[in-house]
Amino acid sequence: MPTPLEQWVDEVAAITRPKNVHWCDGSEAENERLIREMLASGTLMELNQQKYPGCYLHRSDPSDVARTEHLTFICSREKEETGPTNNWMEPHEAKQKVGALFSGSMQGRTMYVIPYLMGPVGSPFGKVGVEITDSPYVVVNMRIMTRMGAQALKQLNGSGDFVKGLHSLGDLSPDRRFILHFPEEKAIWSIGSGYGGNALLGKKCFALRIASVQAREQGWLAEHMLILGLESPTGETHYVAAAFPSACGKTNLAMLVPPAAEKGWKVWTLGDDIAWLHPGPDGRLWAINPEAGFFGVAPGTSSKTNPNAIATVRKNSIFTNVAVTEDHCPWWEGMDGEVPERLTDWRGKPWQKGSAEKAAHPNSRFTAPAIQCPSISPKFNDPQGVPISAFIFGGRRARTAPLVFEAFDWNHGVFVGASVASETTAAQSGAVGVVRRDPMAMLPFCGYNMADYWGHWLRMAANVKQPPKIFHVNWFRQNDEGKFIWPGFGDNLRALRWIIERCEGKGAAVESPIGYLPAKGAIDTSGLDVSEAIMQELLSVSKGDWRADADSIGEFFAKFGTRLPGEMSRQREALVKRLG
Ligand code: GTP
Ligand code: SPV
Ligand code: MN
Repeated sequence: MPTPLEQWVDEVAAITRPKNVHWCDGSEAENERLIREMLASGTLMELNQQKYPGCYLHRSDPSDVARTEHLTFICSREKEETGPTNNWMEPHEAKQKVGALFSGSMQGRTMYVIPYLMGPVGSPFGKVGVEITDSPYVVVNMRIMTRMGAQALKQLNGSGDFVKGLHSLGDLSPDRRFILHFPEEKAIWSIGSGYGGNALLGKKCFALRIASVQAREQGWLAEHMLILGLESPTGETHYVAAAFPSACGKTNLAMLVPPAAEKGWKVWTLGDDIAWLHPGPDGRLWAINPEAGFFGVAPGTSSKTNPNAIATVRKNSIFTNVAVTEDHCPWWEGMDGEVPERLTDWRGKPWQKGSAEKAAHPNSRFTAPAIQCPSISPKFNDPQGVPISAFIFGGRRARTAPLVFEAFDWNHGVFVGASVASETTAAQSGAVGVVRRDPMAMLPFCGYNMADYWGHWLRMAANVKQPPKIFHVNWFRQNDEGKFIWPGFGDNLRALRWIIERCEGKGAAVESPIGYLPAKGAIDTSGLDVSEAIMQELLSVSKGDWRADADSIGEFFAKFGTRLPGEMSRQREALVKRLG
């Protein structure tokens, strides 16, 4: 009797008609062979092996450089299940339409079967996925991003309990690109893209869109959150999880190195993008990072902003759409040192210093094993995960949102999360810098109706006796010249410290219409080059701006009609009232 997995692989092969089928075991030898083949075909280029051992460059198709949200669909039977913030396609229609594109799509190519585990080995919260793909680049990335191969098959143990992810490069045309999710069958179909979240199906497609549906069914949370541990000089560690939209600072915060003035503090990294959170028997929420690697934004990463990331990517890493120096090292805007006179840009074209074009694509990224990160937490592989003291929401807001504030309670915190807004970035195709609502940083990643998702968050409090306190931060406040007024990066520790103090029942705060703000002097500014006036501005709340924000939240909520939990309307009305 074939196993459910073998049966599915046969079915897919019959449709896609590959030249041959390869079952990935995740071994070193297999990885080396794939890399050799990709070097020969030009899919990968070798980087300087003295300075970057085991590192390679990939240039994706220039029309395939970011997630394409307008080509991403949730295919629930009922349209209302997906809600107003998701694209919907009826499942039968989707299978007809996109099935036709899969027909023969792997002809002349090898079909790879990638069993992978999301979560630490042996974790009761881990889940198995299998991705079928015709992209060897996807295979080597999945090997870094997940626990791939034999360990996943062992956990699967011949059962049919896995998320089916079918991926083909197709012809890479955006006209024939679709990223489909079938929440009722826990399946994913992706065709026409070889890039990031569109193609590495364990990440956004499974660990967020499908897992958010599983989480609702099973009483837990699947979130677009980093996880970090903050150790105090006395050796106590608090864990926090933070949700910021794409390219808004999760990787940087997760790997934070405290400034020199903040002696004795230490950040431990557990995850930089996704958290799966379960209520524990002790009444707290426990988080695991389902991923095993980082798919991080390259531009802006330097030994000043994120030294731990720089150290992490020095070996065994894949760089996608970065520029290269004359001695074959990866390069991007914001990197250390002088801008080189000459580079090869992300498209492979010669580039000269002073050129108006960026040398690296703004969404160029590195794929690197998490265990190479110098600040990786000793609990990274802990099957139980870590208990969360605080949730932090945030986004890029040039104005309105202060540096940090605390929600009054759980329900207010859910409202704060639901009303997150942020300026768009290069992480998704389309205009950059446009403010949009991005609830819980999950706008592109929630696999069902967002109104029901807020309802699920509200209900979670019943299963968690000691829920995390909820905060909101904004590292991106600007002055009239468009310059950031907060130094950010390592200095974000100062806001983290206040957050932890609040969790411990300490930390001075003042009540404001939007929540508790740090009292004057409650944020440690020792050794910080920020004037008192700027600090005041950073912590200021303009009633006019917030009234406008409350209106815009109201317009956003109205899209959900009667499905919006009443508590969300009540929270908004209470905010309006407090603003006077
Ligand atoms: P995804 O991987 O897309 O989910 O992104 P992310 O949230 O992990 O974002 P990341 O940490 O990679 O940061 C994205 C960009 O924001 C990078 O260019 C960073 O240099 C920049 N950035 C991160 N933190 C800060 C900060 O505190 N201040 C400022 N000004 N920029 C920051
Ligand atoms: C994001 O866009 O939030 C990412 C990168 O983390 S991708 O995997 O491409 O979605
Ligand atoms: Mn992300």
